Amino acid sequence: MDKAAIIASLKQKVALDPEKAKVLVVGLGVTGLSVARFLCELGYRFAITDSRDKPPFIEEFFRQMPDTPVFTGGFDDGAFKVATHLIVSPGVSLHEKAIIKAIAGGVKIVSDIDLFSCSVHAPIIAITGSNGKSTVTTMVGEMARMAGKKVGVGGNLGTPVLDLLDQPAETYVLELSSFQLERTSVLNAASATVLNVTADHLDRHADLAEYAREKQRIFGGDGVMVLNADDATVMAMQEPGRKTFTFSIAGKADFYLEIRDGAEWLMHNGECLMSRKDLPLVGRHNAANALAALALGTAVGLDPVVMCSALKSFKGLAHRMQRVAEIDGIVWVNDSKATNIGACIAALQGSDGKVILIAGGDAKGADMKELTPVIKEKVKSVVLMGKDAELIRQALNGCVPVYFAANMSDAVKTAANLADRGESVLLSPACASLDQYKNYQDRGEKFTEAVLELVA
Ligand code: UMA
Ligand code: ADP
Repeated sequence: MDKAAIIASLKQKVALDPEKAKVLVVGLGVTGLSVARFLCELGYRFAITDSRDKPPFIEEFFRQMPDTPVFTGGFDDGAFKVATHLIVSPGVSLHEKAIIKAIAGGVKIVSDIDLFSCSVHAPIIAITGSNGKSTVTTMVGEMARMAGKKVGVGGNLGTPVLDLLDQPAETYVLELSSFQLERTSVLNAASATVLNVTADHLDRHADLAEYAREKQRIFGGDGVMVLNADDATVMAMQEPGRKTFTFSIAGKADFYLEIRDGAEWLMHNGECLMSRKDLPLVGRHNAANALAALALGTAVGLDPVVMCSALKSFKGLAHRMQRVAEIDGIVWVNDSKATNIGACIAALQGSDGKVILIAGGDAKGADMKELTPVIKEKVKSVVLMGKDAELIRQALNGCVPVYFAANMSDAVKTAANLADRGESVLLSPACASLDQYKNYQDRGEKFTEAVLELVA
């Protein structure tokens, strides 16, 4: 779309008139920087604010947009007072005092996803859920690429959506978090899914019901809904009269699993698509992810044969059930991306033999008791670390032996002493990493380094 068409669409859909709007961009991380570049390009007047003294992208911002007003080291009342629109980065809570006050005063909240939706005609495939978002987003991106389409893949996965506009694309595949969705109102995806809903981010959302409602916003508009038939919370989002595909790993749905001649198949309405053994990713949850990706791709007309060959060559993303080493008959697995209970449960259910589990970090307000049944079934002992280690020990209530570790190297050494041949050591923390690490990647890398030191 050209600039005039984008501005017309922004005026009509989010009341962003360049003549009248005074925009405040809240948060100067990758999202804030991408929003600032977008607004600058279109000639909007804006300022930017960040509560940190020295936000991560401040120098880059000054270099690129030296004349834009910047307020750091707190949320400045004056800056919020003059704003007509706030574009709030996902990491900033809408419950911030300054934001609550601004909303009460009639300021409009717009997200980078809204700005993006106003700027493209190409179909958008949108993916959310508590777990599996990045995996499914990457799968669908590969499917579209193999089908010969120019495709833009981004969102919560890493590249802010507005940065995708730099390259022309025929299809966009977006991973969207509950934080991005809660402030988005004009998304109209051609196909969209909520993969699953389990407890996460309860430090930011009032309760599970509110968290689910934010995720449901991905179905704004009239595109195809892709729903997980095994998840009652997701199925409750169904809208009468709307085109829907369901997927299931437990029973019948539009996309499902079936045993034929002793082999398990990924199926679509009675037709065999591919054998499950040709899926390189381990764990039943990854069969669910593949079925969801097939449903999303089918909804936008991708060829099933091409989609299956993309799945056959997809080896998975780093830090998700990634096999690091096998040492003296013990397999070491890095699942550092398991930042909530649901992911840790899926990891344990997909593990063979007894497991030494390394877990802990910031539990984000989740009830760790939910881990107890699967830990009783699969885990020999647990090594706990991080901010909420003691809280997790209490929640497990002595169901298996628990050990504490001060850091990753210590955790790996402790696990090595506990594990026997035929067992595995799994880092699947069920918690965020930020209390001890830069991010989940950093945590996974520290784990891998410590395991490789054992070999040395
Ligand atoms: N900030 C404040 N005050 C606050 C909180 C944050 O001023 O109270 C500032 C920070 O100083 C920072 C800025 O806000 O400078 C940007 O913050 P951000 O946290 O929104 O981060 P971005 O760099 O814009 O990255 C965001 C997503 N981050 C979060 O949702 C926390 C990235 O997801 C996403 O990849 C990126 O946009 C592009 O879309 C990361 C993430 O952790 C990977 N997501 C969560 C998850 O997956 O669980 C939801
Ligand atoms: P997200 O982007 O939603 O965090 P990822 O694909 O990055 O999802 O996977 C995050 C974690 O969740 C990993 O530990 C992975 O093993 C686990 N996981 C992936 N898909 C599912 C699923 N469908 N159900 C439960 N856990 C899953």
